[in-house]
Amino acid sequence: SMQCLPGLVLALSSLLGALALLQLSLYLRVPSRYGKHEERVARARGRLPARCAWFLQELPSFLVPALLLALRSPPRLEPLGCRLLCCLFGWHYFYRTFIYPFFTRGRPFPLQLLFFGTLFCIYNGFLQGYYLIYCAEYPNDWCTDIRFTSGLLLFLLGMGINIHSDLLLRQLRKPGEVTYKIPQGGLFTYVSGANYFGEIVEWFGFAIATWSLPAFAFAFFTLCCIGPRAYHHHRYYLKTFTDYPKSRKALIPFVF
Ligand code: NDX
Repeated sequence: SMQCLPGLVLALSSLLGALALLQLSLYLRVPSRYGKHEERVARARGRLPARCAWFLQELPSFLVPALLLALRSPPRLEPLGCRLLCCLFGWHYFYRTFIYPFFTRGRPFPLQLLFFGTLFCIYNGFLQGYYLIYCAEYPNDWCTDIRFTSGLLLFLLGMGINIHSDLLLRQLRKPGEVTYKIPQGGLFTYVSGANYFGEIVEWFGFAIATWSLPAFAFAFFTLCCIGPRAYHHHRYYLKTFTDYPKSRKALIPFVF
């Protein structure tokens, strides 16, 4: 049966951190080319309906940890803290894989990014799952540790904001519509990237609750990936809508 290799966890987490920095340097200047930032030229290349693309791309994040769990003998998560922590990751990706894609009204997604996105989800699903299922050890009273409770709270808060904001975005369009409008309500009252803000809070909560290197690396990756994207969305809105609310920030309410 599989063993925990601490060196492997360290290497994969470091590479994830390095990828995060690479993304930050790429995407501070130009946004990643999907959704409202896809160029006209790129649109001629291969694309897949948003529904299939998001389903396929996110599926490994759910499937890989599930497989790792099934392969473990005995197939149990010990102790309680760890069991709960793996469920948090699983919950999020259950939503992102089996619920989000079926309701999206997004435009077709570029095949090339789909390919890299899928690779990323395999990589990260393996790293988070492998660590939690084969390596993590928590004391029996981890559930009452301040790191676990505060992290769990942040995770739930972030997930709530993320799901609610995704819902608000979806309701901006009728089925079949592909135009962009000014998002209203919820945290969009304060920031252009409300869904991204939720997602970032969520993964930092997860990192605090698991108190683990892989989870902090993933939270940092998320920040570097969708943080700049929130900024580019904000600029796009300011450029496109003259009546865009002036007090709205890009990512962090009242701050930035
Ligand atoms: N998927 C995470 N990097 C990403 C796919 C792209 O889950 O090569 C990371 C994820 C991947 C990325 C993923 C990893 C890095 C990759 C990148 C591609 C290149 C990059 C692989 C895997 C790469 C290196 C160099 C390191 C190899 O038509 P539309 O689609 O614009 O419609 C949108 C609609 N909408 C509006 N409708 C009407 N009016 C408006 N004003 C609207 N504004 C938006 O709402 C969509 O249907 C929907 C949401 O749009 P948007 O743009 O706000 O969100 P989106 O970026 O599509 O993300 C959707 C959700 C969101 O909740 C977000 O938090 C979460 O997914 N997410 C997204 C990206 C990454 C991630 C989470 C994470 O890192 N945790």
